[in-house]
Amino acid sequence: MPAQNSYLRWVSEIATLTQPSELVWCDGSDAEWNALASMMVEQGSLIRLNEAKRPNSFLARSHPSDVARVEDRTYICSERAEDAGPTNNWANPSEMRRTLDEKFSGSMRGRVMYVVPFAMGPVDSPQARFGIEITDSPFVVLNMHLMNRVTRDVLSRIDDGADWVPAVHSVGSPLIDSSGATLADTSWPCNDEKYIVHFPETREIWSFGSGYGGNALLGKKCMSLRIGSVLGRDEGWLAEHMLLMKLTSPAGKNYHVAAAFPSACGKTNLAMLRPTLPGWKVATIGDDIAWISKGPNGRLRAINPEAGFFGVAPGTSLKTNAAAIETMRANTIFTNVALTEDGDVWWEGLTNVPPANLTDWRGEAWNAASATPAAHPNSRFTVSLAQCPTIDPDWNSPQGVELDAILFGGRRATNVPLVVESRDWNHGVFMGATISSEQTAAAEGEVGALRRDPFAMLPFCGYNMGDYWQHWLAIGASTAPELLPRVFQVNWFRKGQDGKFLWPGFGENTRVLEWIVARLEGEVASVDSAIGGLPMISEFNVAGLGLSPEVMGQLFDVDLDRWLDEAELTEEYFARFGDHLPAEMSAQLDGLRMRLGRGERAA
Ligand code: GTP
Ligand code: SPV
Ligand code: MN
Repeated sequence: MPAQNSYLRWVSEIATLTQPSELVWCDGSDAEWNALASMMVEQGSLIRLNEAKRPNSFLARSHPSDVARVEDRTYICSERAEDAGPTNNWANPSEMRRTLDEKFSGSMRGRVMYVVPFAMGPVDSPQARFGIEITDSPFVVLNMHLMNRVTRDVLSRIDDGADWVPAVHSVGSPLIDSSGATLADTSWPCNDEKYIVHFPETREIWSFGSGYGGNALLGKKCMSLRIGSVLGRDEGWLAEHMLLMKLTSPAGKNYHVAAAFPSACGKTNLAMLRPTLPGWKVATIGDDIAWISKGPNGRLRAINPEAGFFGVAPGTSLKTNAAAIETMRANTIFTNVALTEDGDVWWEGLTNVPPANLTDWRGEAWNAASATPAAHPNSRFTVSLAQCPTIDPDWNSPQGVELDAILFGGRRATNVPLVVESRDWNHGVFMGATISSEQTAAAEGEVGALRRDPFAMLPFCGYNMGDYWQHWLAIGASTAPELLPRVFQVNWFRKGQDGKFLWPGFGENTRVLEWIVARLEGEVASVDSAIGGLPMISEFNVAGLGLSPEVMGQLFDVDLDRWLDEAELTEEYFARFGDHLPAEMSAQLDGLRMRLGRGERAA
C-alpha cells in the first residue's frame, strides 16, 4: 500500500502518464458542485431539469454502448490466477500493467484531471477506509459528491499515516491526438475498449473506457467490494453486497437486518420498505453495500460505507417505493431516463400512463406506441442518503449497528420458497453460496438467464470465491453461535403457472420480516424441511391478502425432485472450485441430499 504522503508523487506520476491539460484537487464543496454542473450544462453533457419541479437536478444521457457494468471486461489481477478463482477474469498483473500503461498513456490529453479524495464510511469510524480517485470525468466527480464522502480531511488522515486505495479512471477519449490535433468532444465521452482492473495485492484500481456507474464510481464496487473483500479476508471482516436496515416491531424493539440480493433484485425496495402491517417501522441505512466486522462484544456490526443511492429507476413509483420517490425530489442526477415536455423525468413504471411528448433516453421523440422503452432498463438515479425520508438517524454512526438477521435472496420463478430459515450459520453460508438468480439489466448479458450468484457477489468478490466461503465459515467458527445473526433465504419472485408473481411483494414483504422477527424471539415454531425451516402456513400472517390455499401451497412448496436436480447442479458448480472448495460446503451438500432422499418436506 502506498506510504505516507506518497499521494503527491502518485498524482504527478498519473499526470505524467495521462497528460491532462489541467489538474484540479476536489474538495466536495457546494461551490465545486455548482461550477461543475453549470459547466456540463453549458457543454451540453447534462440537462438541467425544471427548477420548480426538480431543483438542482440533472439528466445525463450515456453513449448507447455504455449503459451498465461490463463483467467480461472486469479483471482481478492477483499474482496467482488461482487467487482470483474460477468466477473472476484473471489477467497476469505485469502484462495488464503494460496494457494499462499503453491505454492510459495520453488518455487525458486536452481534459482536466480531477483528484477526488474520499472516505468510505464516516471519516471517524474505525471501519472507514480512504481512497483517492483520479478521473477525467466531471460527471464522475458530481456523482461522487453524492455517493461518497468527498473531503480534503481524507488527505490529512493520509498525511497522518492512514492507508488509502489509489484509483485511476479515464473515459479513454482524449481531446488532443498523438499528432497534436484537436478532437471534438461528445456529450458522453467513452471508449469502445473497456478495462475495469483490480490489483488485490497492491490494492489498486484502474478503470478505462466507461463513464457509467460501478465502472467509473470507483469507491463503489471496485473499492468497497472487490478490494474491500480482499481487505476483509486479510483483516477478518466482511465486505458485502447487502442492504442494511433497522426494523422496529409494534412492541418497540429494534432489529438490524442485512440482505444480499443480486443487482436489480430489490435491495433498494427492501431498504426503504413501507410496512403494510400496523405498528411496524423501517429505517434505511444502506441499499447496496455493508461492511461487517466483529464488535468488542463479539456481535457482528455493520456500516454502510456509501453516502448515497445509485438506484434503478424503472419500476420505482409511489406505489412500489414512495420513500425513493421522495428522496429524489431535488439534488439528484438521473442517467438514461426519459425527459418530459416540462423538463422533468419519467421511466417505465413511474406512472401507468406515460406523459405525452416524451424524449427517450437516447434523445429521440417517444410515445406509447414506440417499440423500445423510454428509459433504459438500467437507468438510475444518484442521490444523497441524507435526503431519504426513512433514513435511520444512526446511519452516520461510526460504530455501525449490530446485526440480528442476514437474508439471502434472488429472482427465482421456481423452486425457492418465500422464506426459509437456515439450520445454523454453516447452513446459512451454504444457502448464500448456492444463490441462483435470473440475470437483470444491471450488467451486460442475457436478461432472464438463470445464473449462480453466490452471496450476490459473483461480479464483486475480489478473490477466490471458494476462499471467500471459507472466510464466512471462519467468521462463524470464531463467534459464539448465540451472538451470530440468524440466516434466512427469501424469494419474492416465485411465479405461478400463469407466469405471474405469486407474492404481492414490496410493502407486503413486512409479513416475511414479521415471521423472521417471531423466529428471532422464539415466538413461532418452524417446520423442518430438507432445505431448512419453513413457516407453519397457519401461523404465517397473510390476513387481508386474499391468497388462496393453493397459492400459499405454491409459495412454500419444496419439490423434492427439482431440489435433487438443483443439488446435482450445485455439485457441478462446486467442482469448479477444486481445492478451494471448503470441505464444509461438500458436507452441507451431502446433508441436503440425505434429507431430500428421506423425503423431508413441509408438513
Ligand atoms: P443494484 O442497485 O443493482 O445492486 O440492485 P437493487 O437490489 O438495489 O435493485 P432494486 O431494489 O432497484 O431492484 C428493483 C427491481 O426489483 C425492480 O424490477 C422491482 O420491481 C423489483 N422488486 C423489488 N421488490 C420486489 C418485490 O417485492 N416483488 C417483486 N415482484 N419485484 C420486486
Ligand atoms: C449493481 O449493479 O449491483 C449496482 C449498480 O449496484 S453499479 O454500481 O453500476 O454496479
Ligand atoms: Mn449493487
